[in-house]
Amino acid sequence: MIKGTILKNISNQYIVLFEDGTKQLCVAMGKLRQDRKPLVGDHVWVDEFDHQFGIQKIEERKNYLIRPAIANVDQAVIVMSSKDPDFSTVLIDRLIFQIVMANITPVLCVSKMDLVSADDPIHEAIEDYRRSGYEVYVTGHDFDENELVECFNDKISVLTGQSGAGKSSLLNRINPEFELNTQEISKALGRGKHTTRHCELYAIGSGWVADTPGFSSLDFSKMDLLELSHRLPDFKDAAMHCRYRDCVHLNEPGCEVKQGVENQRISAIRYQNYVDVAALIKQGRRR
Ligand SMILES: Nc1nc2c(ncn2[C@@H]2O[C@H](COP(=O)(O)OP(=O)(O)OP(=O)(O)O)[C@@H](O)[C@H]2O)c(=O)[nH]1
Ligand SMILES: [Mg+2]
Ligand SMILES: [Zn+2]
Repeated sequence: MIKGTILKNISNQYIVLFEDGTKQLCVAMGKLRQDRKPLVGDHVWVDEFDHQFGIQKIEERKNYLIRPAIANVDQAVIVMSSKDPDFSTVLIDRLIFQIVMANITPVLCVSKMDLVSADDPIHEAIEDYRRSGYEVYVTGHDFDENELVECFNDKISVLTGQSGAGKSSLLNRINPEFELNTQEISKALGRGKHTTRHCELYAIGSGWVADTPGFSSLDFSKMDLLELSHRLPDFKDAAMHCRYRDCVHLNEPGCEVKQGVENQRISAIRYQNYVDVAALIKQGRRR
C-alpha cells in the first residue's frame, strides 16, 4: 500500500498526494464509503488494482471539522476585513472560541488594511490581540505577504471568516496560479452564500492551506462552558490561580481572570465577548 494525503474531494472521489509527489484520483473502499468517509487532510493508505486506486485505511485523526469538512488541521487563520464587511471583535472572538474548542490554534489575519488610515481605531484593536498572545498578520492590496506565507510552513491551515473578507483573494495574491473565484461583497452577501463552496488544500511553501467557505454556523448551544473557560489562551495563566478549580470566571469569588481584567492584564473585549457567549451556552442548555 502507498501512503498519501487527501487534497481534494469531489463527491465520491478523492485527489491523493503520495509521498513521492505524484497525485492520483482515488475512490473509498468498502466500509469507508459509509461509516467513516475520508476527509480532505486525511492521511490514508491506498491500494492499486485494475488500474484503479482505492483508499483502504485512514490514519487516526488529530482533529477534524465538520463544516468545512477537513481533518488534521494545525491552525485556523481567521480572515477579518478592516472594512466591507465591517471589522468585528465579536465575530473574531466567537471564531476563536470555536477554533480552540476544536483543538486547533487560532491565528488572526486582518485583510483590506489598504482601506484604513493610520489613526483608525482598528490599530488599537489589533494591538489588543497581540498583547493577548495571538499571532496577528495584516494584509491588503500591495502588502508584502512574506510573513504570512511563512506561518503556513509545515502545517495544514484553514482560512475561515465571513463571506467577502478576502480569503480567496489573499491566496490568489500569494500564488496567482491558484485562480480562485472571488466576488464583490455586495453580490456575495446578496446571495447570502459564500463564493467558495468546497474545501481544497493548496500548497504554499512547505505547508498546505485550505480555502473554505468558513464556519457555516456558530452554534454555542452544545459547547461546554467549563472547557471553554480553561482552553482560552487569554485566560489560561490566570485561570490556574482561581480559588475554585471549576471556576468559569463569571461571578465566583477569588477569580483571578476577573482580577486580570480589572488590572488590564486580560483583554476586557475578549472577556465581555466570553461573558456573552457564556449566556448563549446557558440558554442552549435550558432548552
Ligand atoms: N481593498 C481591498 N479589497 C479586497 C482585498 N482583498 C479582497 N478584496 C475584495 O473583497 C471582495 C471579496 O473577496 P473574496 O476573496 O471573494 O472573499 P472570500 O473571503 O473568499 O469570500 P467567500 O468565498 O464568499 O467566503 C472582492 O471584491 C475583492 O476584490 C484587499 O486586500 N483590499
Ligand atoms: Mg472565497
Ligand atoms: Zn476564575
